Amino acid sequence: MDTVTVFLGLGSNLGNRQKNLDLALDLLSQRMQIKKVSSVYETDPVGNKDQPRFLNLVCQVNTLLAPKELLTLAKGIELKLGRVPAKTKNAPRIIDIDILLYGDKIMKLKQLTIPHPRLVERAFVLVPLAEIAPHAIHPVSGKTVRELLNEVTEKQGVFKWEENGKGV
Ligand code: PH2
Ligand code: MG
Ligand code: MG
Repeated sequence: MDTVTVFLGLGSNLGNRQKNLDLALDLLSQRMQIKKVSSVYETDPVGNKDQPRFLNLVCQVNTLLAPKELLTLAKGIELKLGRVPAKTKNAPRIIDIDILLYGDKIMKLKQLTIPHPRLVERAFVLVPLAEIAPHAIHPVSGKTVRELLNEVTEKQGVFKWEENGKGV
């Protein structure tokens, strides 16, 4: 069977954020081939603004897992790293692993929508995604990631973490 190229978005805004991202990548790499990892970006929280800033990155993986299996794996890693079920939407989290693109698949289930439904409006996803895959096609809009990023009006609040002196 052929592997599928998948893009995952990782985010953390609790605890040692860099370590949480590293641990998540490590656990993912035990189950699939990680092809590319973007830079880490420190990003202002979107949605619930009254929470700590995030570290975000995007990685490109090759996997044989079906979308639902991949979701189960991602949720399992989130739990393993200590994520607790949130009482509110967009609550702070130790780690969040989202499936952004799964090949050119379009699907909508109760627990899983692919491509990620808010991908097109989120600079904290599109900036790292465009860094590693500017020509990837968003199958719903037919646009490239670079085109989507150019269309996002709210691009402020996304900073390369390396250039930030790797604070906490
Ligand atoms: N994730 C959210 C909601 N808001 N904001 C930033 N900057 N980064 C995130 O990863 C993020 C968010 C829901 O998953
Ligand atoms: Mg998310
Ligand atoms: Mg999530």
